[in-house]
Amino acid sequence: MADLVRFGVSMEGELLRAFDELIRKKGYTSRSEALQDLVREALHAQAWEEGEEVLGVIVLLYDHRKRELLARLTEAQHHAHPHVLASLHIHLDEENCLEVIAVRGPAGEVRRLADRLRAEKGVKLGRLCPAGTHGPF
Ligand code: NI
Repeated sequence: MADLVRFGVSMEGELLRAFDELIRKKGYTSRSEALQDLVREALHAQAWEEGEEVLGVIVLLYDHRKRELLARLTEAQHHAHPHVLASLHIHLDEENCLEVIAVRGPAGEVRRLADRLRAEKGVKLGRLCPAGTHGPF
């Protein structure tokens, strides 16, 4: 584990009660654990906003019977600037495929790839899930 540094935190009583309630609901065992996760969340959100190197997952649901769709989706992934780390293809039923694509790259490029895939005809659902940054946190 990385070095732990203790520091004092002052907080309004009402805010602290709400924080403790949140900690209880989320199942954290300590305020320190919860606080560290909140700080990580904020750092990751900032990295996405500032276009830094990020990690993400693109989830697509599409009809594989649409003409040329599979080829176009594959083409887009091969030519995308963000590095496509891996993809998982699931044949859901007769018509639907679920594809999960792990990507890494500058936030703007990752968003552009997700937008391009989502915009293909036959894609019924396309979602970009930020998975964090490439940072050391
Ligand atoms: Ni399939």
